Amino acid sequence: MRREGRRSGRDETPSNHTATLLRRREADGVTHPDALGEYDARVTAQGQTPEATLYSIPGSHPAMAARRMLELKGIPYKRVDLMPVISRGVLKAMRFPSNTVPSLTIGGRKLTGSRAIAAELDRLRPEPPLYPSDDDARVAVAEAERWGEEVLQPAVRRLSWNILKRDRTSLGSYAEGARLGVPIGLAVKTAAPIVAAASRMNSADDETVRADLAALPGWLQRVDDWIAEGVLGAEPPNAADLQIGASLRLAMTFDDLRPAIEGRPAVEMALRAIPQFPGRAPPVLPAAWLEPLRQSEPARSTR
Ligand SMILES: N[C@@H](CCC(=O)N[C@@H](CS)C(=O)NCC(=O)O)C(=O)O
Repeated sequence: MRREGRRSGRDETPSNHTATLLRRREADGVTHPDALGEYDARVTAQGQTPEATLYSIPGSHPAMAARRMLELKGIPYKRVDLMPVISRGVLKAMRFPSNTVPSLTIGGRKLTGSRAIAAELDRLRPEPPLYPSDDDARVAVAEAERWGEEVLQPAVRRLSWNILKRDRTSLGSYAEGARLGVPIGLAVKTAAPIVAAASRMNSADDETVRADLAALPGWLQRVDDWIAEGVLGAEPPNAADLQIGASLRLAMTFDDLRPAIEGRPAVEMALRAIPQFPGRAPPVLPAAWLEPLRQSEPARSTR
């Protein structure tokens, strides 16, 4: 089930290729004020009436995965940006199945959850498929997607809140292009209680995050292995590429992590699956916590 032709730029080494892709993304507008709005702008520029409304939080990786799903399916949608924590009350009042983002209204239905959204979008608009038609391949993609949602996604969320709790100056960069109903600067200035509450709600305590960082090299290897097996990394991206790719793209916005993870097949997959992901956080984590990542570097350079 390995699919060919996944990697472009064949004469480039993986790490050069990643660096080129990263530079291109940056040149393309990661730092541009409208970068975040690109997926949404492309559909609205076509003058299409939104068929769906996506509820998101700035920097939310599963919400970014859902945005990419809608874009790949060519479904015009409107995006509503919510403040973290406050989002819970809004979504509850709107009677979504749960109070997290992404939540989506489409075809008269209310959906919550990146996996539920992927499955429903494939049902409503089968092309391009988010899941392979071959039974074995579909099971493998669904398993990778489930792992991406249950293991990698919450770990990267914990990391992000732990990092933001240490230094809130980068908060605004994640809200690039978002319309929160209040000026971004004001939202950032008043964010301390929200960051504290979100850290608590997501168990982003030091001990858990340190354990997540120790597990990260093994998780990255797992993603690289799935790519080698052809479960991940084909074009167009499948539901698992989007799920896992969105988490890796958020992880790559952390200066603490990016040098240790870039150059891997996993990162190249993430850049293709999620071409843009706004935000950048300066290094703030204790060096000792990052040691497991550094130790894993020589092993991957032999791949
Ligand atoms: N696992 C869920 C995501 C659930 C989740 O925790 N989403 C976060 C944003 S990444 C959220 O809604 N948080 C609410 C809050 O911060 O108050 C999915 O894949 O849809």
